Amino acid sequence: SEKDLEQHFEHTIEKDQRIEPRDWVPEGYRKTMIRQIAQHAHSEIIGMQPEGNWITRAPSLRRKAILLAKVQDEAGHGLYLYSAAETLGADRADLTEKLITGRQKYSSIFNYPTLTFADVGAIGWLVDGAAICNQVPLCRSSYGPYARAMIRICKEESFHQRQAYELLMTMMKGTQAQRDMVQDAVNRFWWPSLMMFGPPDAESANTAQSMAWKIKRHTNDELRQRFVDMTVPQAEALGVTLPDPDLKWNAERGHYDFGPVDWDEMKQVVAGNGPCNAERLARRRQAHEDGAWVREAAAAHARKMAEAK
Ligand code: FAQ
Repeated sequence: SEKDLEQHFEHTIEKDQRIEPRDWVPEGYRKTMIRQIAQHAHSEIIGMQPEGNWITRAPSLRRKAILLAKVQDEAGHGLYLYSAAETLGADRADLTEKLITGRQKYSSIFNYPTLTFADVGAIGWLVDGAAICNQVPLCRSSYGPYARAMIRICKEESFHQRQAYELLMTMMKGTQAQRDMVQDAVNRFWWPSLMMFGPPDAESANTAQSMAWKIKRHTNDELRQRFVDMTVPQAEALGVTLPDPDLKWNAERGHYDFGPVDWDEMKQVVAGNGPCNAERLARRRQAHEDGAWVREAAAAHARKMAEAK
């Protein structure tokens, strides 16, 4: 009966075991899981654009090879995550349609422009750094296919973060102009990186339920604080300043205090009014249209193979 199924679900969550595709789940669980996985997948796919912008202009063959590998990894993460969403009954074509018509979200961070090559470093260091901070606990998320996807994704994100830190370190050892470029990139990406963790807990509509279902293991504010604590010493080692006059070690709390995030800016970007929202979606829409013949050919091939059987 429905009651037994519900009890089985509750027990699985309680015992910290994984929910698998064949298990019964409450409709709310399915909906929020598809929502989070789809947004995450869309972010990986749209997230190829800002850095992809620099592939043809990378300063050396080595930097180009690394950047190509990183951007390809993001494509892989996106496809992997769409597959995870499919195990919950979502349809990939439908999710893509929702993305390109603006009915599903993707991370605010990818709506900022990449003005110099130092931005490739700032994104890998700060954006992948924030992603790792947010995603490592998701390796213990209650939905099995999502949790397992996170393990591989986090390993690749770690490589992304390391290559970026090395890139920035190299630039910091270069000319004054290169150091200025790094500082400028960090100034522009610091605050948007803090917004990646979502709205403050008091305004987070989904956190309480997602924590109860063990989809999320920490709140948005907890992870944001963890990211700040982790990043400040890295900035010191690099020799850059973070653009926050209120950033200060608080011995009593055992954490860094930091200034207020501009939540109005975040709301604007999430609502579609960030500096690059229109450009990112237009590009994605165009790529989808350009790929129509591939989808048609694949479908025709599958049909022929089925008929031959
Ligand atoms: N941007 O109630 P909450 C990457 C939405 S990393 C846009 O707190 P929740 C790697 C939120 O969806 C980036 N929207 O929501 C990479 C919700 O909207 P809804 C992707 C945001 O789910 C690196 C509403 O606001 N990572 O791609 C944002 O409990 C470099 C209320 O928020 C993930 O997706 C935002 N920043 O917590 C790729 C990680 N924040 O659906 C390329 C998995 C919140 O109710 C290059 N996701 N919203 O209409 C999560 O951990 C969670 O979904 C949160 C949000 C923490 C993002």
